[in-house]
Amino acid sequence: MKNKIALVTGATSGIGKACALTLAKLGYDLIATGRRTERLEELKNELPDDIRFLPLEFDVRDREKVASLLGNLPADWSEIAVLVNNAGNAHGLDPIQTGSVDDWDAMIDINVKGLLYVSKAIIPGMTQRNSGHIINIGSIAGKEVYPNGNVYCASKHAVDALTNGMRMDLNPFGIKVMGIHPGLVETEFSLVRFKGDSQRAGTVYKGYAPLLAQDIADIVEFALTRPAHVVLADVVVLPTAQASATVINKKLNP
Ligand code: NDP
Ligand code: 8X3
Repeated sequence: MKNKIALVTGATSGIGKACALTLAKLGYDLIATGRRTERLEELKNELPDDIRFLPLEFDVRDREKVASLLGNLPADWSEIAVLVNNAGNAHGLDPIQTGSVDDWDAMIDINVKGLLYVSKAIIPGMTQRNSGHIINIGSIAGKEVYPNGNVYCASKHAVDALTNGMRMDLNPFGIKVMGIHPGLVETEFSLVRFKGDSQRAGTVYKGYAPLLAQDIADIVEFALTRPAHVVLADVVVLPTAQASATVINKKLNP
């Protein structure tokens, strides 16, 4: 993958960070994004010396900043071969009748509109070159709905729909579009969902072996190393202890 460029959004933790490290290991030059600049600096120290690295700090909700930063990349960073649309989170886990409008705004603005803003900036280069690979990180919450998941599930159903729509619209250009839809992955996800309540977040992953961020990065690696004529269109991946969004065997200890 020497001299090919990959862009990963939300590379400061969890799935995005694991994907960034895996892409760098594969030899991609890396553009990594997130809001926490110190985490982007730390990431730099974990990368192999022989790849180029461009950290970009922005909030995916900031439409103008996304357009100006990604629309005006330095010439030697402009030809993005792989886009991993990963940035996102759940905010809250409340019934629809008492949910917070601020949480709803965050999930729709980050998970859906942020993904669109980033894609809007990157896709024209891919269509011009008739090549590219877009990997959207959806969720089991984009395939099923669970109690109190309402708006997060809606945002991930939107990611699923956008992934399928992108694959159709970009089909004439030979661009691969993939959706990965994980079940429970132990990252900072629940810490964010429960607004820093680490005790509550910890209980989500107790009593069974959840997926690890690297499990998702391994799927990205497999997808990217398929021959040109093969696209993994849609992958749902669950911990063995999980049968659906709501069926989790917490007695199946690791
Ligand atoms: P983490 O909380 O560990 O990582 C989330 C990443 O998204 C961080 O790098 C964060 O960076 C970035 N991010 C969040 N909000 C913004 C924003 N407004 N602007 C820019 N970047 C942002 O969670 P995960 O790694 O688990 O989540 C990654 C993706 O995987 C999400 O889309 C999530 O919905 C999805 N997913 C997670 C599952 C899980 O069980 N963990 C299961 C299925 C899907 P920073 O804070 O520095 O901006
Ligand atoms: C994250 C997995 O089940 O918490 O998307 O929605 S879940």
